[in-house]
Amino acid sequence: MIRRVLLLFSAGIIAAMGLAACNGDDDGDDANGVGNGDSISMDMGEFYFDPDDISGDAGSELTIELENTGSQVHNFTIEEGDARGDGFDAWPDSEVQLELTEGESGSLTLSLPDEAGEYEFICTIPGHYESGQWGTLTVN
Ligand SMILES: [Cu+2]
Repeated sequence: MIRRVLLLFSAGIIAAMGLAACNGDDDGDDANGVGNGDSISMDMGEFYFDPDDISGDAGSELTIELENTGSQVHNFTIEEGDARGDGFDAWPDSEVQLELTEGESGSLTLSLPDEAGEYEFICTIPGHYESGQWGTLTVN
């Protein structure tokens, strides 16, 4: 009888853990990564970011939960000043970068500029940007 009670108790804890995991991942993770001052989940690999088109409100904070699902080192970088790609706005703040080894996860909180614009995020590992590893951050 005692053993049965313990099993039920364990099942309750596991269910609660499952719910908690869902709660941490319920906003900004759909609708093509669109988030406003909240959190976006993003994978990076050879040679992409997924999603590669994200947005947020001017002057707000945007947290990006990154996972390197590839098989080599990658980074998420917004370079200071002029972007490499044509048509992007110059990032007004100092460089932002988070580099992760394969299989590693981490998070990065961006303070979005007060000016609306389209900014470019890239992987600066040699050859990766040229292979298409870049994306667009739209500040509304
Ligand atoms: Cu890369």
